[in-house]
Amino acid sequence: LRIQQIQKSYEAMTMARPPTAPSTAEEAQVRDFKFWKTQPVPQLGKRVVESAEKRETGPIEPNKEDGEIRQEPLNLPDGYEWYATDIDQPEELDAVYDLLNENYVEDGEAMFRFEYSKKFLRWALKPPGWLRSWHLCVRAQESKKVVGFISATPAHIQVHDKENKMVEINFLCVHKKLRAKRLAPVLIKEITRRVHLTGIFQAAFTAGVFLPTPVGSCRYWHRSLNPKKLVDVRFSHLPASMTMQRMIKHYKLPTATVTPGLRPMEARDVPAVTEMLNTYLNKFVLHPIFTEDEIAHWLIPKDEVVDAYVVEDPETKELTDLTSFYTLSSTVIGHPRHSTLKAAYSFYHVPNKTPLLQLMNDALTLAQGKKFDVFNALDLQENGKVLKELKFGIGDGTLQYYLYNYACPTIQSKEVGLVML
Ligand code: MYA
Repeated sequence: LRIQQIQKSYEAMTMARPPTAPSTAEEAQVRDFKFWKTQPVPQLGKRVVESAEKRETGPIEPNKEDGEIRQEPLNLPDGYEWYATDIDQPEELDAVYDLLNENYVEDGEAMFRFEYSKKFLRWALKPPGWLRSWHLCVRAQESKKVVGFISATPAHIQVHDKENKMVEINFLCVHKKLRAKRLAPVLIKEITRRVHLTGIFQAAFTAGVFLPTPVGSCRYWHRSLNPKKLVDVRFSHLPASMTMQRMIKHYKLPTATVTPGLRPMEARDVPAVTEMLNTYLNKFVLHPIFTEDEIAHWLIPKDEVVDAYVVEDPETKELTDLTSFYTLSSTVIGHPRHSTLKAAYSFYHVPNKTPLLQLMNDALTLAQGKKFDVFNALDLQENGKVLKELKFGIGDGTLQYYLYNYACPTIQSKEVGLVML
């Protein structure tokens, strides 16, 4: 979660990631992966297919028959119970929020921790087709305190030329006091069982850690919007060769967007945006396929959760382009003056008529207007072509992409079209 401006250049930034499991392929070589080696994932060093000639893409193990799926939940240690939470109940949402707010992903030096807002969690956990049984908590039996969580949400994901019904797994979290007790594998196996019961046998997920075996790896890039605060909270450094005044000038953005016809997306835009985004995403090797309901859910703007803008041709009134970002703050741990870092994360863009550079610069301009401190983006889709010019600095964190029970040739970051929250 952290960027540092290193060396002399304010464009070389690093971003650390939590050390809960190996973070690099090298570290992973010496790990046993007691759990992961039992799972239907490409095992390390044995990625099934690497060559273009052998483009085998598909499940590692066949779908399970009804009788093969365990009907009862997995056993938990004494004193703990499973609970499918009802996040429409404020106090139940509070319990998941509190767990994540205090125990979710931190940077390696414990300076920043993701703070997914309650509104964001409701959005992220309830896309069309969501199931309560996939909002899975481990609770202490007596106190009912939530000490573990994992979620699944349905998605159609295309990998190479195959479309697959999958789930996206997210928000795996174990309370700090219960770490390293092998609770994570139990949460993963129980959500797998619950997903299997609905006839889905594949999943996609991302993590900062290196596990067997990523299908692709993306790098984080960071664009300072509020350089003074970023330096204050040590998200970035002021290089010796630079004054704060110069740094502020360097990152200065226009006060207004430049693309004619750029306006916030509305409900009436859903059919055109669905068509436009699905067509564009088809260029990539790994990407979601959205229904109109899903586009309405994921992209109609929600204050402090997601912002999306379309470009409407002033003459024809046709929609030509899309740009979007979501809001994910981080807690600044133990800082005397600042308690949160407000970050915008690049979401989906469609640069049809408007060049991506201009679309993203407008997104940065809008994010600055909304008082974000930093704009983060992965080098996926076509982002890699414009990040440097837009004054993003590269992070040192890698976000690994994984598929569960699916093998395919490795995918480069610029071939990734899937953005996960
Ligand atoms: S990524 C975000 C993950 N969350 C955090 O980083 C929050 C802070 N950390 C924690 O809460 C804990 O450290 C966690 C591990 C819960 C991460 N993904 O219980 P343990 C393996 C998968 O003793 P703990 C996200 O949400 C580790 O290699 N596995 O460890 C996507 C070891 O296995 P092995 C991970 O530290 C999640 C085992 O867990 C991860 O107390 C996708 C140790 O367990 C990780 N991020 O708890 C989940 N980190 O022995 C998979 C560690 O083999 C979904 N481990 O080395 C798979 C698809 C399921 C659905 C399928 C449907 C068909």
